[in-house]
Amino acid sequence: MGNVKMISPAVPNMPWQERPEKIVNAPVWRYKENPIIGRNPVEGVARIFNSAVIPYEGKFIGVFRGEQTNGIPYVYLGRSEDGIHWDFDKDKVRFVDEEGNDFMPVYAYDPRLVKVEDTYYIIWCGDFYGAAIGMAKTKDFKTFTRIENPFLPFNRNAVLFPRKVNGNFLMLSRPSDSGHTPFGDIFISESKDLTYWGKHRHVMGRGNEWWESLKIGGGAAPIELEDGWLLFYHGVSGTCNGYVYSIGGAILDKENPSIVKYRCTDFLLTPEEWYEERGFVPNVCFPCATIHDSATGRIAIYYGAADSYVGLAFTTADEIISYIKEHSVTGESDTEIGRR
Ligand code: BMA
Repeated sequence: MGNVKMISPAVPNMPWQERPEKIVNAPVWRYKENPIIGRNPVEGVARIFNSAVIPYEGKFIGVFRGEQTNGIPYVYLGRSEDGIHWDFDKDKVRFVDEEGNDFMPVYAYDPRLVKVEDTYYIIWCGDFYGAAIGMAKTKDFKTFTRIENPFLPFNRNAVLFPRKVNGNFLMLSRPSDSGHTPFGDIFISESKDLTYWGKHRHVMGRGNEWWESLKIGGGAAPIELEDGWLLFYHGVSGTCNGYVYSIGGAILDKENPSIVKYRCTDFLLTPEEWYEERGFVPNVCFPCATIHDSATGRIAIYYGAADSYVGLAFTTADEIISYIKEHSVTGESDTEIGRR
């Protein structure tokens, strides 16, 4: 274990590759055999990308954004022994209401998967009179029960914290419009019961740097550290040739995560490989989950690539925390409370 301690279970069988010797400008390195999920992975599904995974019963399980051959995105369940090779259910996840009756969203995309106490929560973007956040819970990955939509439209990129803070569930989100939103900051909201949300706070504004100057959005569930929360998020720039999605990193205050303690002015990963630069939507690296091992400090980042594939990248808690701190610039727009 390194110096930076992650407050989470040990996951000794997590996927891992050592840092290659010859890389520059990279606190994060890609899995050599990327992408880990290619095109047409399931009958009726053309592409899987922007997906979230979690350790489960000694193996791994995940909720995957499957773009069906009719063009409608939906959530598919996948299982894996090693976190790299995945078997997908042929049928999409069936959501039910509290009475057990079918309650399917019109569509569902960019799912996140977060365990809080003994329950797993799936959070996605769906249709509620426009783009909005949908949510469901499961304990066994057999029954998926919808819970109230947390926020009014329009909103995307909702990410739950993996534990309550000061007795409340916490969720990041990114209010938006219903189209290809050309703006957006990350906010945080609190709830005692996952039904009523409030105490909304601004967390981070889009950055000054070109790579995140248009909009930002939460990515993977924050990783708890001894003295903060490590957040991987996406930052978007609007070039003359369209949007470019890169991965950024920040450290939020442990007791009040609306306070940004450090924010990396440099991207951690930006589209460079063929599977990131070429695809249904070129130039997209979109993080949705990590698997991390507190015993070794290893972190695996799962990200959607070019709206076509799933990629895997690695770092360590020591390396990423030092990199973020060494390259940190926070600004006035980074937090409503807790200005430096
Ligand atoms: C965003 C979301 C993501 C997608 C990205 C790039 O608005 O829809 O699912 O990866 O655009 O197309």
